Amino acid sequence: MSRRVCILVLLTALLLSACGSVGVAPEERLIRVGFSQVGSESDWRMANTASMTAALSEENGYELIFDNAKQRQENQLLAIRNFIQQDVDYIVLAPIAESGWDDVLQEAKSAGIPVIIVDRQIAVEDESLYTSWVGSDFLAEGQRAVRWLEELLERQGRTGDTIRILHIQGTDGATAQLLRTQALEDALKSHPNWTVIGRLPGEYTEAKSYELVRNFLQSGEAIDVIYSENDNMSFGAIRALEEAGISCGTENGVVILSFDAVRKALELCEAGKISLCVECNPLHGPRVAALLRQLENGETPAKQTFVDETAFEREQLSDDVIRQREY
Ligand code: GYE
Repeated sequence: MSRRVCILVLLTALLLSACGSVGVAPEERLIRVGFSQVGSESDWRMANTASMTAALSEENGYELIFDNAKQRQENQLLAIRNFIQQDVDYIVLAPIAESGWDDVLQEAKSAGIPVIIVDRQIAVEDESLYTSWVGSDFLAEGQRAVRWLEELLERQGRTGDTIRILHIQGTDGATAQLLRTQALEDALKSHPNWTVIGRLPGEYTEAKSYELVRNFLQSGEAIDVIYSENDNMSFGAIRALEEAGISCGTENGVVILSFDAVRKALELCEAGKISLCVECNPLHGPRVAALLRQLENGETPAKQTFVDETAFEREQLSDDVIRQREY
């Protein structure tokens, strides 16, 4: 081929590909994502929903089909089957519990729809049933709380005292429940003087925790520490304690260890009512969007991504820190 002919061929090819994109340019087509959310049980969850809907907006190139499962796994199964029927491009699942996903995710796989898991994890026989997971290291969160308690008791010269712990648990079988519980259980083995005086199934809600703690207090049993697996359950517990005339606080009151570190919890920490706020970051929207972009580009995202987190006690907090808090 002569040089001129070659250039001509090239120009024609360029022109043709330009014409091809006049119709629907790939970047103009909205990416259809079905998102099955657990519910709206906590401040953490609301912040998570807000982050997801902001990141997967139309402006950002997505058509988001959002489903709130109202804390019921059967609603999540229904939602996923609906997404499959609507032939979405991707499914994002924030699973309520770890088990029970094999069949429905097999259906998604057979339909050729990639699934991203966010927040809690899933336990499936076949790991190829999901593409990628992003969320928190819930065991590390629990260990952060336990270590802080050990150090506090040491400072207070109470390492030999009996420590009565009331444990308020999150939704049964959720990774955040299983691993935060595991951290406490592990610590009990090495601290024979720590004793759990009650395990209450608070379901991650303020209302449930309030009711359970109020009933528990009827027993008249003294409490040294409350290990509460999320902030909203801490709010319920504090309300029940205060109504019963019991104060909360690190030096002379019930020591409250709480998970999430949402703004209201930080305020209560600054006010001395929550002793430790272990951070759990709900802002997964941009992280999920980044995973979707990788998939769109034909890349293989990491199977697991853990988010960096910290913990707060009163000394680190100020009105400014709290004001700047994103959730
Ligand atoms: O701690 C709680 C929410 O799974 C990390 O679920 C999440 C937990 C969070 O309802 O507030």
